[in-house]
Amino acid sequence: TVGKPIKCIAAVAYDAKKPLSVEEITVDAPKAHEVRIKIEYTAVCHTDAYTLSGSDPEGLFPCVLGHEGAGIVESVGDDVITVKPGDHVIALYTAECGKCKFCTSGKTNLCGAVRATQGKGVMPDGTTRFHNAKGEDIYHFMGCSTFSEYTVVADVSVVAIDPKAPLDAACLLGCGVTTGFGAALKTANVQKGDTVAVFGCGTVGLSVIQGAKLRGASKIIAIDINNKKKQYCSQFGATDFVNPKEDLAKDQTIVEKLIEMTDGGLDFTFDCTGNTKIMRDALEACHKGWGQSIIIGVAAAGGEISTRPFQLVTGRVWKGSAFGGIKGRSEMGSLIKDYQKGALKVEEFITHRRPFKEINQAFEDLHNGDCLRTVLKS
Ligand code: AHE
Ligand code: ZN
Repeated sequence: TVGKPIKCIAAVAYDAKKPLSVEEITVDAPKAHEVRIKIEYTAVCHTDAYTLSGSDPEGLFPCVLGHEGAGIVESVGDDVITVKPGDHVIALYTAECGKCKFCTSGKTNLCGAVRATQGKGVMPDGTTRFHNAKGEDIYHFMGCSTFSEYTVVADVSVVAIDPKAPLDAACLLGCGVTTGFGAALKTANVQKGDTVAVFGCGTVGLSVIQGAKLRGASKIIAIDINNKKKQYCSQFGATDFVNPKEDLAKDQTIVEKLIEMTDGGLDFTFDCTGNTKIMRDALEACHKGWGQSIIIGVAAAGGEISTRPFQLVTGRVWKGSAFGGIKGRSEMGSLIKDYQKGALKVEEFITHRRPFKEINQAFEDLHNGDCLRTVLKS
């Protein structure tokens, strides 16, 4: 069966650093192994702003950005067996096919099925489902493109969830909350009594904090240069807050401060800033012999990390994770359950709400210190 194209409103990014154009586009019917979703809610993540800024080596224009979105399946192409029209779903920028070398390794949540075409802004068959009124093709983004009333994604890039879970909260599990919570629970596997430091306390950092608290970490040090974050940090479970611009003694570095606060360094540190200098601090604040530092933040194009190899020789470990190490299709259900039983705060991140057409203001909200997430209703 071949569905019909749909005309709907989308926010098109025509060029780096330009505001998004909210306009009518055409969204083609899903082809085989594709799913067309009516996006109900989407939020703006710093990575959307990063790509819009022109810093993303994989950034392509014009495109429909957005990768934190939830909605309802409108139609499916041939051979789609995992979701059906009417299902409530979250779009996944980290697909899970269950069959590739990555998926069957048992070692990673990364999936090889659609990642190559995803990075080129097209569907797995090499074409795009989005076109503007002039008939020009518009690229997809991160396999999701949630900044549109309707989007088309690969069947491996979508997960059905309990329809009782509110979609405005669920959309945040599409990136920020899952990324931080998973980094604490899966990538680091924080244990009771561990000491933890989190650099950068936006949605990702606060979700690391709530994961560490759930595991019973004995000390959770939140680090941010914005004092407005302090109240959020304690709400999500931080035991200490350090503002490196204010709380260091004369000539003291943040690394020295953290080592002093923890009798030699931390069991786990997390970079949620994307700043490569901070990534180094996070590694060097780890305890000798076993401390692990997890990189989550996306660094600017061309950025590189460095430290003295001696830091690793003496037992500190540098690692990273994407989407918190969570396998989107097989593990999202358990995160939704954690949320439903109150073990995972999600709604608490919705500090701002706007209609979809105010999406450009939502990008401005991001840079305003008391915004965690702006959720847009389409
Ligand atoms: N495209 C960039 C890299 C961007 C990046 O690192 N993305 C993160 C997700 S950011 C979510 O807000 C990620 O998980 N990447 C894994 C993946 O497969 O893309 C570049 O440098 O090319
Ligand atoms: Zn994101």
